[in-house]
Amino acid sequence: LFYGVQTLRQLLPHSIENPATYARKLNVPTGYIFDRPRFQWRGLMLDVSRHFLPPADVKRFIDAMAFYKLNRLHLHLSDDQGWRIEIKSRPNLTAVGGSTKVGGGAGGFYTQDEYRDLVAYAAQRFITIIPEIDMPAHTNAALASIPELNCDGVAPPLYTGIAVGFSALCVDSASVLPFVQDVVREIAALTPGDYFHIGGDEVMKLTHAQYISFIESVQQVVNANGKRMIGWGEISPAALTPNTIVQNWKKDSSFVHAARGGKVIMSPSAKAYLDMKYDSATILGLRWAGLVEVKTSYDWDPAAFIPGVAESSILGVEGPLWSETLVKREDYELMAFPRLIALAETGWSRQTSRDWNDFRVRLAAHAKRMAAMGINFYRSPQIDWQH
Ligand code: IFG
Repeated sequence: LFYGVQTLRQLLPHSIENPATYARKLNVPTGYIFDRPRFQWRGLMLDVSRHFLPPADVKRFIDAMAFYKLNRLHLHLSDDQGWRIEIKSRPNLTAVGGSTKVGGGAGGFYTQDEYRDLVAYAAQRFITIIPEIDMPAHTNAALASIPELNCDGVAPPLYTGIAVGFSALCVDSASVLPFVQDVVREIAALTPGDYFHIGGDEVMKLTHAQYISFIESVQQVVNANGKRMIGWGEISPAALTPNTIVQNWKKDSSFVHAARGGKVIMSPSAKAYLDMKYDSATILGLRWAGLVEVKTSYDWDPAAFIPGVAESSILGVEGPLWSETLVKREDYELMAFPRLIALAETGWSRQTSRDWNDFRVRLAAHAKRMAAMGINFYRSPQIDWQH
């Protein structure tokens, strides 16, 4: 019914999105619509660590996601530059680790009550929140907050740059597993959703053996807290349980996980990374995975992307929005829209019903909707936007 209402909204004139028109009498064309999603996982990831988004801004993203029938919001809550979720047993994680951001200045974090409120707001719109605590790398904020997580017992300074891979928990230290247990326990207790994302990406300071052993230990902690573990593609070689999920973002061995019956979320950087520049003139964003225009993020088949990862192994698609270069909500929105709409259709519609020339015409009508909803978006030259 909720998705039926969203379809009805899309059949009504865009002006209904303006609260001032709520009292108007409107007519809608009648007909029969038979519709259901191809994939169960249709998501957005917000990086609130590099730069922080206050709860009100996250709620605006949730509103837009609901309109486009997206149902998974992955919050990247920790990284080198910021720890963004209150952990009552480890107050320094936010007191120190949440105090700054990329480029310096005040950071921010969600209190546990604010996080609960976001979870409830999302659930009312049939969106499940997935918390991510990235480890064992991307951990400078935690290392700067808790000295005993460092092998030499000395906390490094807070980091406000944008390099990756330089940090790692001292996985052989007796202090690390209790830390992981405290963090997973507290966040899992706040999260009714079935999933807990542990990151696992870009680990350069540990041996392969240390890495695999750590991932397998964390998997036990996450499962002991009643959650399914998700990790970026690098976790694939570990002894993952079948209900663990791998999130593909670059060339990885996720086919190994698929072969043992595991599931994969498709976020290939060349198609789904929403922080990639649209073209060489885009000010915001990065371009290490290439330039990603709207057509690029639409014109692909998740089930035909990785040899050995077939439709039956794919939960769906998710667009990661990394925020090294994004400061305020409008920056995040400019990079997310309209490519998130392209990903929403990629996750919802059958491949046989998808066609770029058809999509680009339908998308043109959404300029007025996004404007009415107050969403900043990129006016791609690939679209003849309706004015
Ligand atoms: N890779 C890093 C992110 C971010 C991204 C920017 C993953 C899984 C590059 N890890 O993507 O932290 O820095 O495009």
